[in-house]
Amino acid sequence: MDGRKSYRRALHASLFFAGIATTPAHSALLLSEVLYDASGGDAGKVFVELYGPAGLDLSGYELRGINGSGGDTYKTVALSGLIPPDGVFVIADEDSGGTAVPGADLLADVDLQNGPDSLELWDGSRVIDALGYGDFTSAVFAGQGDPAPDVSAGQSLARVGVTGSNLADFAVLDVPTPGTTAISAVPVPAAVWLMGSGLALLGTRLRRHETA
Ligand SMILES: [Ca+2]
Ligand SMILES: [Ca+2]
Ligand SMILES: [Ca+2]
Repeated sequence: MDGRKSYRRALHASLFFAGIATTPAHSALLLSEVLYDASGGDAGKVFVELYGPAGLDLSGYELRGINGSGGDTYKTVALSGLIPPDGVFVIADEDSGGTAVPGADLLADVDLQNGPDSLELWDGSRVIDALGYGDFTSAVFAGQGDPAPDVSAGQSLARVGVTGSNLADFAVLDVPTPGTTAISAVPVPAAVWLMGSGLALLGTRLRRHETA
């Protein structure tokens, strides 16, 4: 190989790796919040929120509820629609053609079991994100890393990180936030996440857990 060719190869390689390095860390579609148990009846009040690239067509994507008791799929929800410009897409539980969830982008039956169970996000051929919640001591876990806790009725699990562990990545919200998210398309310091609306509460909660 002459010098010019090897220079070109080195240049191509460096551009290739530069391309990978500058890809937004959270460019993939993610589960960003789940409310699986509303106070009282769940019909029309529970939701699943996704976060992803604006304009992404969700046709072919689906949610699957995985039963902690036995590990079978107990619910499949076919998705449709486009991720809006702000990246946040809300799938609201449908009740008699409507929903009580504000900011709904899609109405569907997303009343998930109250745990220990898992929720998977599929792109048609594979699982691209998953959240398991509850005590899986004697149940089948289909989430990532360690499970998020079971929450009280009315509380949601909201993503605050992308480490690959549900326990670390999801915080408990007393006031669910369908339509807004604490994560961003560009990596930002944790302190900036906490500046979002309603997230002062979250900071309090996290500090409480640290000292507990
Ligand atoms: Ca439920
Ligand atoms: Ca309930
Ligand atoms: Ca939210």
